[in-house]
Amino acid sequence: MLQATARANSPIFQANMTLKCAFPNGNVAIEAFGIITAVYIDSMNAPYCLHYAPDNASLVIRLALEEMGVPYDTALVDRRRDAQNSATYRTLNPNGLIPVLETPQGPIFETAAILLWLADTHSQLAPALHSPDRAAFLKWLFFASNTLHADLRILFYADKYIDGAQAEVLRAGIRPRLRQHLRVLDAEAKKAPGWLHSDQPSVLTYYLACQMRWMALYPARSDRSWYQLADTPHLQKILMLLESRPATRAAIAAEGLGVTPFTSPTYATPQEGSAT
Ligand SMILES: N[C@@H](CCC(=O)N[C@@H](CS)C(=O)NCC(=O)O)C(=O)O
Repeated sequence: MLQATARANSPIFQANMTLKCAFPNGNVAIEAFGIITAVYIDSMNAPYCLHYAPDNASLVIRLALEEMGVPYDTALVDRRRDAQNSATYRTLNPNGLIPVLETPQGPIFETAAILLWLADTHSQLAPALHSPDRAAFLKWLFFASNTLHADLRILFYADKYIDGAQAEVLRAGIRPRLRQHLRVLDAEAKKAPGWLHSDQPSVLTYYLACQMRWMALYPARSDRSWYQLADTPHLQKILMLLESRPATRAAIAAEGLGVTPFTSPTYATPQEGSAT
């Protein structure tokens, strides 16, 4: 067996991004040009690896990383093959959910946990620990995660929560809750705190923008008329700002999100992987 050391950004890895990040740093065996080779993966140049599927919750993390200007690698989680439930992926997230961000401190799952960790680690896109805005930011970040996102999951994956025949009934019950969540968030946005403002992005504004995108699009074969962006004008202004950011353009290119991914979204047409 050959021994080699390769940097994460070397051509051999550029040729197979999925393989590169499917393993943590260390010795792995790869097949290249028909030869099984032992390689030491050294990803010092990109300290993070984002396990993603197009237009999944990993999009929020991609946007935050792009906005922070932090280098990262990506590993596609192939949802068509249910890769999020593979034994390998479950070593990163035993819950089988996307995203996972591999970091020097180990893999992190849960979107809000990753966002908070990145914001604190890089001192960007959120009020700092001793800022007078910190408490308010935290309570709304947690609301976005454990209430809004949790309710959205019920809308998107109703048949994981109830017998399939009852799924539409459950969806009908959850929509008024989602509308109420949007109302309170819009009222907060009207006060224009720095972390929910139409002049500057934050990890929370990217998180909300993605969730609002998904409300407009999913589930594809279910009523979506209940969601109207114009009902939340203060959030709408924030979404418009985010669409003008280079970070959003980078995510559009990477995941095939269309030109107005937040204010007038269309279904993703990714070059690689499935958006479902
Ligand atoms: N609470 C999780 C939710 C993540 C989540 O719902 N991920 C979806 C993709 S957007 C997923 O992995 N779905 C696959 C499944 O439920 O089997 C988080 O905040 O990260």
